[in-house]
Parts: sequence; C-alpha cells; structure tokens
Amino acid sequence: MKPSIRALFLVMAGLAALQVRGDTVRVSLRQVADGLVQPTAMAALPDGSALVADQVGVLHRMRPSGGLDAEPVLSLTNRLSKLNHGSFDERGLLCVAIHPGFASNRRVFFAYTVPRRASAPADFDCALRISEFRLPAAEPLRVDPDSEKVVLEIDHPYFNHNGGRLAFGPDGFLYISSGDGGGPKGCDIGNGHPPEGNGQNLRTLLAKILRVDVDQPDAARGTAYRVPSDNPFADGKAGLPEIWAYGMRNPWSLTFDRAGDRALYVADIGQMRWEEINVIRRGGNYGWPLREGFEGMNREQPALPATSRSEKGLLGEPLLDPIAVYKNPSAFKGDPEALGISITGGYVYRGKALHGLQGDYVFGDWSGAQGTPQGRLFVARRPADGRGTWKIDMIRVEGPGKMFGCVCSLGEDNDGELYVLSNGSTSLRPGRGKVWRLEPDPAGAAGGQ
Ligand SMILES: [Ca+2]
Repeated sequence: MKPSIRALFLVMAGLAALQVRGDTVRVSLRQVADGLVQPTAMAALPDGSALVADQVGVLHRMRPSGGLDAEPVLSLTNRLSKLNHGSFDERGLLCVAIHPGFASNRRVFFAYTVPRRASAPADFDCALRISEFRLPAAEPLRVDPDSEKVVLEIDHPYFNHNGGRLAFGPDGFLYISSGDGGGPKGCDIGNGHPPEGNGQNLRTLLAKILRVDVDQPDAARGTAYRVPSDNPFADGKAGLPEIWAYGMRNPWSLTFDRAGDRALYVADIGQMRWEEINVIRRGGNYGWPLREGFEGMNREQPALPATSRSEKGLLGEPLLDPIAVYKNPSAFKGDPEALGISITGGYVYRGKALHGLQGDYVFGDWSGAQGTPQGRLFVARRPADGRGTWKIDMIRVEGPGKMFGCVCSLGEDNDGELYVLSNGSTSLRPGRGKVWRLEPDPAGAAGGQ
C-alpha cells in the first residue's frame, strides 16, 4: 500500500471509529460515597455538601470532597411502613428536596412511605407521606424526627409503584410524583384501582404529578399547603386541585431543566413493553393505563401490543406522547433495542465535565436484565429541530466503576455535574449502596469529542 493511500485509509478508519463513538458516550464513575443500602435521592446544599437519602429511612450528609458524615442527619426508620429488608421493596424513604429558600430558611422536604392510615381501607398497604423538616443552621447537622411537619399523605393499596419524587419548580412550587397504587396484576388493576385506572381518575392523587405551594397553609381547606390558582383543576370541579398532570404509572424521577426552557422531565416506568421519558405540561394526560409508550395498552395481556390505541381521555382531552421510549426485554426478549427493565430518570445535563452531553437528558435503567445488578446509563438526544422523538444513545462506563450495580437514582450538584446512586444488589442489603460522580473517561475522549 502506498503511504498516501495508507494514510487516507487510516483517516477513513478513524472517521468510522468516531461515528461509533458518537453513538456510545464513554464516562468513568468515581466513587464518592459508600456504606449505603439503596440510595434513592441526592440534594445538593449551598456549601457543596449534599443530602443523600437511603431507602431504609436514613438521611446522610455527603461532604464536598466525598464520604458521608459518621452520624446520619436524620433517621426515619421507626416511622417507615414495613420494609422487606434483604429482599426487593419499593417502599421507604424515596426522595429529599431542599426548598428554593433553603440558604436562609433551612427547609427540607421528604417523600417516604408510612404504615396504612386508620382512615384507609383495611386491605391497603401503606401511605405516601410528604413532609418537612428544618436543618439546623449550625453543626452538628442533626434533625429531631419530632420536628416533622406533614404536608400531605396519599393512601396506597399495594407496596409498589409509589412514585414519591419531589422537586421545586422555577415557580417556587413543590412538584410531587405519585404512582398508580401498584398490585400483583400491574396494569393499574386491583384493590384501590377504579375501572378506568387511577391514572385516568381525577378524584385520586394516585398516578399523578401534583403541584402545591408549601409556603402558605390553607386554613379553609385545612391543608398545610395552598393550591396555586393556576393549577388546571384549581376550582376542584373536574378534578382534585392538587393535580398538575396525570396518566402516570410509576414516575421515578421528576426534574426541571436548570437552564433552557426549565421544562419538567418525568420518567415513567412501564409495565412490560415500553419505558418512557415525558416532558410534563400543565394539565397534560400522559395516557396510563390507556397507553404505554406510543402504543395502546393491553391491560389483560400486557406483554402483547394492544389492537387499538385510545386517542382521548375521559374529558375528551388528547393523550400526550412521551419524548422518548425504549423497549423492555420482559416483552421484547432478545431484542437488541430492549435496553432495560425499569427506567431511572435523570437530568438534562448542564455541567461542564462531560463533553457531548450538554443539553441532553442523561438517565439510567435499574438493570439490563431481571434479577441482576446490571444498571445502565443512557442519554436521550434532543432533536435538532426541537420536534419529534429524542434518540437514545448508550453511555458506556469504563474503568473501576464499570460494575456499579443497579441504578437507583441520579443526582445533580450545584455545578450541574451528575451522580449515579447505585445498589450493588437487587435487594435491600447493607453496604451495597454507593454514590458515584460521572467523569470523563480518562482513557478516551468522553462524549465522542
Ligand atoms: Ca405515558
């Protein structure tokens, strides 16, 4: 081969490799905390430390340089509903979020499951509680569990599909995700599920995105919060006033883009066929249990596609499509496009460390296969023209963090850098939970640059 032709060949081979790399972002994971069980949420504090919630009911502080304080900030273990220690569970401490005015008011909000309330049907399992604590302004950073202020509680028929994600919007209001109530049959069917499903029933707070103002109690309604006057059902006539959007199954992440249009992104875990990412609009009906992904929902045989697709909800409103979906191997066995079994939503990346991810939605999946801790990371690419569905690329983890386990949650720090909260087991087992920081892959150009 002549040198010039050989050089051309190498250039072309290099271009081909670049194209492949463009589809597969490479990152490394640097461990910043361990000793947890199943970390469910991280909330950055103004001083660069972060609160890390462990599902077993313990809140930790992670130092700016990494590592957890020796003593936890708060323990809610005595207040939680029953938890299947050593096994799989979706109950427990599910989220922590700090108030937008935290720097001066030290207000912190939690979502966790508590035992069935006396007022709930006898066969219900638990309730999702949203409550508030205040962090002390000085060390030690310890919170008295008895200083709790309950914001609201939602009765829950089964142990699973609790949603329970929290975030404050750019409007200063608290957004809350709730699941459909769960149950062994799935499909929004069973005790505590009306025929149309909780997703389509506007008289329950289950299977919704809620929006409340936690800065003002409402004495007339006897609530610890006020309903913003521009909530879609604020007058309570067509639906409960707290509802902001509905038709959700088990929304496991609720995050606002910290830049751009500040849109609200919610990942909704699917039944057997499709995992989805949604951009949530005021009053939007996201289809569950009439739809999964872009398809109609076959509630009798959820592994099979439906023969028809509903176009409207009970009010005649359109059902809104997700921005991105991927297949679940539970229904699409052996399909290379079946990327994972349970979406763990994340963030629109606005940090600086990872090139090639800026402005796109970074997220994960619990595991690529049932019963194994093989979590995966992905990025959903914003369409260039802002329309149509987002394309999903794999994020490949290189280096020592490669076998990080299940993706329980993602976290974001004050600079917009991202973290993976993992469990090295598929069960609640001591010491398997860790927090990792996403960093460029030192061996190569992260982000396909
Ligand atoms: Ca949907």
